[in-house]
Amino acid sequence: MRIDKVELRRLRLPLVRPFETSFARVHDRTFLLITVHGDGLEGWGECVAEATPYYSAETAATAWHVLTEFLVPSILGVDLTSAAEVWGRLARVRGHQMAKAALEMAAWDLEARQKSMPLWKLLGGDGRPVASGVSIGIQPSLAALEERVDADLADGYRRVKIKIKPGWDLEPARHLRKRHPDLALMVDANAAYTLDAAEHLAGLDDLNLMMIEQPLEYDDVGRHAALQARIATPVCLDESIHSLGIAEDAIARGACRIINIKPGRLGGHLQSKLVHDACAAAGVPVWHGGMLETGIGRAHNLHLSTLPNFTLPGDVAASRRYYAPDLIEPGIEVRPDGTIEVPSGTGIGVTIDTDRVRSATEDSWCSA
Ligand code: OSB
Ligand code: MG
Repeated sequence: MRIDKVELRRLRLPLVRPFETSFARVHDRTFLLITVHGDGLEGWGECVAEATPYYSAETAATAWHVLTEFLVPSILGVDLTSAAEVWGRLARVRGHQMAKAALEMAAWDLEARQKSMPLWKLLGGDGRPVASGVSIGIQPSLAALEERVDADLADGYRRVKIKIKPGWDLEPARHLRKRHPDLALMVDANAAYTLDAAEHLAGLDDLNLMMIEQPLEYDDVGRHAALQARIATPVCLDESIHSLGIAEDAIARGACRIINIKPGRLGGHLQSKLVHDACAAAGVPVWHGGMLETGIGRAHNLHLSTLPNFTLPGDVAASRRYYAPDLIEPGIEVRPDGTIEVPSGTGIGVTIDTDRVRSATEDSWCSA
């Protein structure tokens, strides 16, 4: 495999509805699309870095810089035996996982297309339908939260995650648990608490939550271990898990009982597979997180989600919860049983609407 041309685009799309986390409220999404060309075929990847450095240190602008100046030049025209070699070629650059992931994932799509196989097969998955949940942002009222949950349950979703922050935590969780005694329910704090809140967070313990996601600082594994020792609700790490080594440390130190895998945060499909395998060996279940992706990133996520240790429902929901229209046609849909079918066909298996890509593009770059 040889990549002889790379195109980069920066796009902005309005969200179907605003999305609020403990760190920001957003109305639209800025992201990069990357296209790799080789042997007359294309592979596509989506860079999940946001316009702002709040979820992670990376932004769409840092990813653009690192991709154009360092990452793309290090793989252009190089003979590769497979996409699994891309990560190693990029290793000289420290960090910048989201920038690396976009390029690496595009290379996996290209390799799968060259081999005329669906991406899930190349990744070692089984292509089974993926159990999907929803991530519901912070709402202005309990009534608004109820309305959102009811709409998502009516669409078929079988697992609900709500975003929490100090002042919006125990009350919405208790409220939902009372209305839905058997719902698979979880909360995500996006690093909004300190260890001082341990006793307060233990107030969630009698709600039978699946997990609490990333309660403490993004880079603090040690205090998550201290917190997990003091609360019964399983801790799941998201922001903290940006490498295989950190995942292994977090598990060994008892900092979490579940791990959220996002290929953008880990540097691509290969690193995600390695973390998936390490979790499986340690008996730690994983699920696939989401970053408000368009159908292109969403399709990558679905293929990866069919590896065997993805045993918990993911945040990979239907296109129409995010963008109307999406960049792919048809969009990704959830079925009445709450599962999503993996797109069939070669590579990521979706059809990209190039007119929509063009009209949402704010800037573009080509390697030559
Ligand atoms: O913490 O999982 C998160 C979105 C953007 C950044 C971080 C997160 C999220 C979500 C939404 O929870 C997941 C999705 O629906 O794509
Ligand atoms: Mg999260």
